Amino acid sequence: MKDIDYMKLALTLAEQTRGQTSPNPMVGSVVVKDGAIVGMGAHLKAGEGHAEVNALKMAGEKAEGATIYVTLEPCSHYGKTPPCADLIIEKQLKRVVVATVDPNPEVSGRGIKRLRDSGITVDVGVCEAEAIELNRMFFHFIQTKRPFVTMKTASTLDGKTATVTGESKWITGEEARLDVHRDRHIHDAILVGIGTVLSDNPALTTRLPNGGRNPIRIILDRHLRLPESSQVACDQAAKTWVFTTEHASSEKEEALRMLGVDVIRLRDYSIPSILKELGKRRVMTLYVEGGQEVNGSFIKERAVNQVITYVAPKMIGGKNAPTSVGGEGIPSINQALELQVIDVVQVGQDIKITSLVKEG
Ligand code: AOF
Ligand code: ZN
Repeated sequence: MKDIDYMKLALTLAEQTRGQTSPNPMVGSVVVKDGAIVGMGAHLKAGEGHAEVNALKMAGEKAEGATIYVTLEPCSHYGKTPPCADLIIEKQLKRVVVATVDPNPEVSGRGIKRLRDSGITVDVGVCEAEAIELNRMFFHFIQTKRPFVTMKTASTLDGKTATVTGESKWITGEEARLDVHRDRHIHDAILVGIGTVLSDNPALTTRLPNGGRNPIRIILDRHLRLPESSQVACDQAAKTWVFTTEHASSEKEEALRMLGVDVIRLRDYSIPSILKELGKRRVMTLYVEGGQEVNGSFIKERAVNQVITYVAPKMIGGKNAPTSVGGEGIPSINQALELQVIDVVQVGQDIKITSLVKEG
């Protein structure tokens, strides 16, 4: 096997941990000695051992003189765990193959430098594009201190999210709805507007055949209208954070707090300051499940990194039937939010389009 094959194996190990390492990246590692794999590992959870630590534990004595493949530069800092670069030096590996540099300002090249300074051969850039793509969300978070925002919409082929009478249930099929739950599972937080809570009373939990992780439920609620009887306020299934303004009622705040809801008052109630606060609270990935108004505000602020669109092969028409994005709208095509489609798949009868928002 060649370098590229071992690195692909390390990337596969990392990929399997999607959704469970936040706010840390997904990282995989393989240790090879005399053409045999002697250790493999992935970083499973923030606060626990890094990929190299797990792979080297498996390799034991065989690590000496071996080559280690890592999908991200070995760290050089004391975070929740000690530096991996030091462990690699201590275990006397001969060569380190790295897919890409760690953009974390605490690392960013220092891990590689430390290894090279101690006489270890370090090769950087094997499967680099795949490694960057794998951790796109972590890279965004560590560089901007804001969550990576994915906006999800579901509409008919003629672009409608509900009928003229407001019926919006079951636009997409069962498979697409299951797919949404898979995406909820891998996100730290899910966000909706108070309008969605008042009209649908959603649980916003992850319901997959084998369980699943519930994202933090975030409600944008300027006037603190969230009913104490709503599922997100009282079912205790997951954390609920409500963003509101300084003017909201203190009694209502107290009542919601008694139910375990976290009420966050912002002096500057805006999408950018909400994202800043979420970044501070270590939310790395945010899944925006809309409401027309909320989607409109995110588009207006250009605060979206990725869009996932489900399109159902149905037509309902109606001049006044809603579409996914409300608000004032962008007046001119040359100011449109430009997207690049990166994936198109059919999910049951529906089509899932994943697009990245072009930078700049
Ligand atoms: C690695 N291997 O498997 C991971 C790395 O708080 P800590 O100690 O877990 O450090 C977290 C930072 O370490 C994280 O932000 C990222 O820069 C790096 N993650 N590094 O060498 C790994 N998960
Ligand atoms: Zn490390």
